Amino acid sequence: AEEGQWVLMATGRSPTNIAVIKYWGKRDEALILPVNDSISVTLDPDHLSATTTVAVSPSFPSDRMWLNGKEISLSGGRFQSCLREIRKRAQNVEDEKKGIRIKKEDWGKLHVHIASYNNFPTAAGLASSAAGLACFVFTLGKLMNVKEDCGELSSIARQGSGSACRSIYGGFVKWCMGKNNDGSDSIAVQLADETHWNDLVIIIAVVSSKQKETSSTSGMRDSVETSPLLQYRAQTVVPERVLKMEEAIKSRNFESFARLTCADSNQFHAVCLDTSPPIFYMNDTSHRIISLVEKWNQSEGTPQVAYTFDAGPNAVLIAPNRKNATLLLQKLLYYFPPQDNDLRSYMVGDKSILS
Ligand code: 2P0
Repeated sequence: AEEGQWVLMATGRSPTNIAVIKYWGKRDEALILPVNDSISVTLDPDHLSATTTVAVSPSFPSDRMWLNGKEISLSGGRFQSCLREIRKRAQNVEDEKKGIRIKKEDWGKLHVHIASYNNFPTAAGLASSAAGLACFVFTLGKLMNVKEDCGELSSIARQGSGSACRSIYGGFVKWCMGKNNDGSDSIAVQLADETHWNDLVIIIAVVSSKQKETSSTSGMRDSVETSPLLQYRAQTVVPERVLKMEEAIKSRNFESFARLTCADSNQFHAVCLDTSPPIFYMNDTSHRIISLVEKWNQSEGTPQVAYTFDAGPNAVLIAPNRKNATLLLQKLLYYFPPQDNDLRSYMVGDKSILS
């Protein structure tokens, strides 16, 4: 900022979230309205999160954004939607110490600078848009003294990236698809907070750090247009599965939680394969991890660990306790020795990171 000009700043941090009932397919591309409900678990912010600082000053001639220190274009419609929706709800702000007074009608004339950092490798193909957009909306809302509740903020974050609406809350979160055409009821709600199921340990096995070939946005568009399985999944399978998953989370029933999580990940990837042309997100290593877990679970007669894969080959593994998490890490290290593989395991939800 130029000398004599003030700058007002706010900083926030949002973790990413992992869907256990997947979002895949939109019924409205512009508003980002999904074809089915989804459920996710928000990770511990110490590991996979975005930290964003937003600044406003009369000396900024335009809106600008930097991601991990590199300037990126803000011309995309989605960032603009979030910025517009938050600006609309901006309130008066007073900072007595700095002698700054911004009237709500003045926010439209002020430009913002946004700097966002991910505390994990962006190139690792781990959902970063969810954390980034949720953090941006939340922090900008703070800076502009927006009074709306989390449901309303989730609906704004949704317009930045669908999965971002679930990162507004910690713990277990459901994104309700809603019925309205204007998106007013397509919001996220918290099912249980982060203390509800403390024993769960989440391990992310980074199979490949290459960027994915098919973006989620274009992949799900192709699936909606061409996959008959997607229609069946959205209308018949997911509604029932969501009810069972809510029950499993409420009662901390790991067996049911694990079976539903694995089945839903597999069906999501089946929809990808049912898309024309087919989309392959998992690779050979992903498939070997699934086999390892399935064999272990079968030999014990009950699930020991759940797996889920998003739009990439990396495995998200959920253990019911530290004992199973340790056994899982031993198996991963045995079958995928680090010197032969690109596979690294991150232990999330705990202080230690294995890499
Ligand atoms: C999910 N994924 O529920 C699913 C599972 C990937 C696989 O949400 O177009 O980046 O920005 O709404 O949110 C990825 O989709 O797509 C995603 P847009 P988004 O987590």
